[in-house]
Amino acid sequence: MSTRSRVAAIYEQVRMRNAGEPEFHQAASEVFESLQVVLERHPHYADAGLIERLCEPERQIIFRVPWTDDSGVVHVNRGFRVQYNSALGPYKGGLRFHPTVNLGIVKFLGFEQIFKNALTGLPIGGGKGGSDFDPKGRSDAEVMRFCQSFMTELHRHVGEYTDVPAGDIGVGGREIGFLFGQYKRLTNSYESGVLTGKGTAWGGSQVRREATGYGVAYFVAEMLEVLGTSLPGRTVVVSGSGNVAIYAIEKVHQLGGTVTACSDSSGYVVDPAGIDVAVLKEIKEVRRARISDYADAVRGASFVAAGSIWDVTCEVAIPSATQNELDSDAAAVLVANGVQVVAEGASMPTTPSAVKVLRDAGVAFAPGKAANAGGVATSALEMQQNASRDSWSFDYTDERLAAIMRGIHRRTVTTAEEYGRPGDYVHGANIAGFIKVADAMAALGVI
Ligand code: NDP
Ligand code: 2IT
Repeated sequence: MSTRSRVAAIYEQVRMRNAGEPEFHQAASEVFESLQVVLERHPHYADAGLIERLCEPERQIIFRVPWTDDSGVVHVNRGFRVQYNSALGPYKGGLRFHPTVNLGIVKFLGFEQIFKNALTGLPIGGGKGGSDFDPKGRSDAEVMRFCQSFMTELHRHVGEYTDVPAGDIGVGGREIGFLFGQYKRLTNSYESGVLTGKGTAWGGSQVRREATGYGVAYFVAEMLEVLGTSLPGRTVVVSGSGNVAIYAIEKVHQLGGTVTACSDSSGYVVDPAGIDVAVLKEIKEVRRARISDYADAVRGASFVAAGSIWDVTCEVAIPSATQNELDSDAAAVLVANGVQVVAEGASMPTTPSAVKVLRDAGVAFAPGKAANAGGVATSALEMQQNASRDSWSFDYTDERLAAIMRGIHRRTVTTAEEYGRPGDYVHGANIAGFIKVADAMAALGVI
């Protein structure tokens, strides 16, 4: 059987046995496209069912999460934790609380996480979890009761050496606090290393909150350098206005670029003078309000309820909201408006056909597993600090983050060149991540 048909046969088997999970198929197929060239050079990676094992999570946990709202009504949500691959270290990856969460979504995220975590060069395996719970409009007390119920089941499956969750969409410092409090209570032990994204007063790391967004901005700066240019004077659009988006905007501004638009699920705001990050934080982090409030608060800014944020002209686009938010029509508009760099702050925000449009137009495109790895990398730094009962300064941690992002960029670029696809960050990231995990899996035997 040729390498091409061997790869195609394994992918078909993966697709069939995971029926009805389109996001997982999408994430897997992107990696499989890169495997072809690896297997042609190193056929041994297909031995011992390695690829089939890589596609099958080591463990998938699904559980009931009952909780009572403020008016006494009982709700039942579904909790998930997919422990995907522990060849490089304990399972590591976020928890997502959003009504769209299902097993296929958690599996796509967990699968991506394996390669992302490998690319950081740090000792972390891949996993992901979450729930179809919708925190929007819920009181702090309701969110607390939900988190306590969620952890009441999850606690038996996680631990410093086993599985270390963190945040993702809908899970930030508030939720990590409630989850950690319940874990501590149930286990009667102050096991800081069981969760990352903790508050800095109780075992958290400096820069973890900022890390994903800062990391994307550092990565974009590296990409622009390859193109012979830099951030000062560049116009940037960042979708979303959550954890990743806010700190991507903050760091782009610190590095001299101007972010003129950001969004949430209700629409987008345009501020030609550059998004005022202090105002954005007050609306999103303090009041948990809607993005339209920004246009009410800032003179010269406007809110657009219908339409696409990608209509806003920019040289750099950083999609940082959710999966498949940037489609081929949006990519064509970005290209027509002169975009030079697209870097994914979110997980898989760019559809495969949009990636093709960007690639064909010669736009530098960085997949999330490389560009947004700064968050999980800083989580691994938090684990290091917890293990040594230490806490590092903001500047030192930020320097470590910047160095890690430069390393991921270099590894991605050189691997793409080595495998005959210079400038292709998707192949570079997939191949570099795959080889690291595959070598470890091969060494550990058939398990
Ligand atoms: P947050 O919950 O802080 O923010 C999410 C943002 O995206 C909000 O502005 C939200 O708008 C918007 N959004 C979410 N879902 C949708 C949707 N279905 N349609 C339109 N807009 C949506 O999440 P994060 O910033 O943490 O995560 C954003 C992305 O970044 C995710 O893809 C996540 O996997 C990825 N990521 C996160 C990391 C982290 O450390 N947090 C690390 C690496 C990647 P609204 O409030 O209206 O829903
Ligand atoms: O997608 C991601 O990398 C995250 N949500 C962060 C995971 C983590 O463990 O910090």
